[in-house]
Amino acid sequence: MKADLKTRHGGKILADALVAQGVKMAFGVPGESYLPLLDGMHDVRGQLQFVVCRQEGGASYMAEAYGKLTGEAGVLLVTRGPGATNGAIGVHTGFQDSTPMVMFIGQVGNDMVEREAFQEIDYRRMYGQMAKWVAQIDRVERIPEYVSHAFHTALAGRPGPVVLALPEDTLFSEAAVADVDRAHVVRPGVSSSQINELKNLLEEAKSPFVVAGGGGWTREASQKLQKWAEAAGLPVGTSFRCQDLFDNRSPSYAGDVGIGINPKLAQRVKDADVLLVIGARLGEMTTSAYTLLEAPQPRQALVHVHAGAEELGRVYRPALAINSGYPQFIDALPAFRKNTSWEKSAAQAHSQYLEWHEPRPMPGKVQYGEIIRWLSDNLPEDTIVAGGAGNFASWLHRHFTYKTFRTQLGPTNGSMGYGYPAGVAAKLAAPKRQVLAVCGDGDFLMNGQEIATAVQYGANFVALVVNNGLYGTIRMHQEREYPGRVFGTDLRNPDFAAYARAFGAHGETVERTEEFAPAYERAVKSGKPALIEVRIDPDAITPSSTLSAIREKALKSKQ
Ligand SMILES: Cc1ncc(C[n+]2csc(CCOP(=O)(O)OP(=O)(O)O)c2C)c(N)n1
Ligand SMILES: [Mg+2]
Repeated sequence: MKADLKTRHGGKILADALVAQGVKMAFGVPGESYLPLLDGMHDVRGQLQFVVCRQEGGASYMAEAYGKLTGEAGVLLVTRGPGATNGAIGVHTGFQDSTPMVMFIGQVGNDMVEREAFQEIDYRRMYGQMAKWVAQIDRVERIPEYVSHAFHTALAGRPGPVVLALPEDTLFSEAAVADVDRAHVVRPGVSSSQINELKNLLEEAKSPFVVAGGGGWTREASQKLQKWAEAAGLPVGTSFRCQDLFDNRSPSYAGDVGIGINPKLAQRVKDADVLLVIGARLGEMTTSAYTLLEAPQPRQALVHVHAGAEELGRVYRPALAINSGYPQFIDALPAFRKNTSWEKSAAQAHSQYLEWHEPRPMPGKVQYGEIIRWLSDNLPEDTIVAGGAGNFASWLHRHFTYKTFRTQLGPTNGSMGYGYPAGVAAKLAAPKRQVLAVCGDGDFLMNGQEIATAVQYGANFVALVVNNGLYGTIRMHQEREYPGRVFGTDLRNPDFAAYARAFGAHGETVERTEEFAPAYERAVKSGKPALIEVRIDPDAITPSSTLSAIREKALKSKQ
């Protein structure tokens, strides 16, 4: 034992290790399985805030949203079996979204491991496929080493979640060990020969198209990409739920290459001769179920730039594969003089985007598209907009104009219940910025209990609950596949505004379009977390079609 090191219990060593990593905020639900960690956090409470949530599902989404927003690892603390299982959804989301996260789980002591002791699960097996790395810290003196390894892994290459299990004996034991300095962020760079190859490909290109997406970007890199693309006249799209990587007002912006894609944009991607994809994995949602590019050999000359080497050639064999961090790649991009034929195509793409972006009239007294447009036009440019999963999000994707970096928080794994807790985390992480959460009625109630967390910590932001009385997405698919055979998709909902008020939040109900703006102003002025229920006509199932039209079409095609 070194004389100059103080003896600390495992919980204190771990809490100090988190502070050494620069962690300022952790989310979780306490458990008796990790009391020493709570005790250690008591000593550093001025440096590291513990946001205590009401369900680990909400906490794990908050940790994920924090990681997505800040680029730093989101930290999640949960107890054994029940906490670990509840908390899984944010880990799955973080993995698919390439978000840095570190999850700590209490674990039974090594004296009783493998007996199926109380709430015992082997987390290595449970989280094996969901996390970048799963480990258990069996020796107290190795806590700083494991924590350093965990943060390096979560932040490196393609970022993602790491899970560390904490046996009770590790936490209660004592040791005299040194803290470890903050982890480096490790991202590969690009070689000059690769840049030359890219240059040659682009110089020959008649109809190039750029897609930006994925996790691991910086504000500077996204701004530089915009300047570069505008200077060259290149059209740029963003991948599914990464619409904030490129200023949507730019003349180079062509729209989002995501779910419910503008058909004209889909055609443009298909027709591109060179496709430069930076950061997007080219997953099912971004490729319109692997149809925009043919797998495994795309017709377009694909230049795929990804920070995770294993993503290159995973589905598509690229013409040029570049394993690089995005800031590193963008700094190395060769300057192109304006190509007028590219610029013409970018201008056409942008005007097709603007046309698509315009709200269409929908059935009912609430024009939800107009409401999203009003929010887009009236909220400060840096407002963070968190959204969940369900058809209600399509209006947000289509009619909101994302103007600056990290203003969109959405689950690319289409996981319901994300928007509300993501809103809480965003407001706590960036208290000076306005935050808006857009939720569905089904989606919201998956984590509506986190209003209590918002109230407890003063996370004063506005959440919309878009109420159609349906698990609408599933109803839409049902009517298309099995028209008229509705089953299991109706919802009988509470009075959402009263629900919010019961928690001490502000509640509003909107039944006509014109009621929205004053309700929003009152919500912001209330000085509390606020919820606005927006009642829409259930027939208005997407921004451009109705349930009844989908049913009729399906019935006709089956005749
Ligand atoms: C956690 C989770 N459970 C189930 C689903 C399947 N699912 C996708 S959308 C949806 C319905 C969403 O309903 P709602 O939030 O009311 O939005 P709407 O589609 O009605 O606008 C369901 C059940 C999912 N994506 N995530
Ligand atoms: Mg609904």
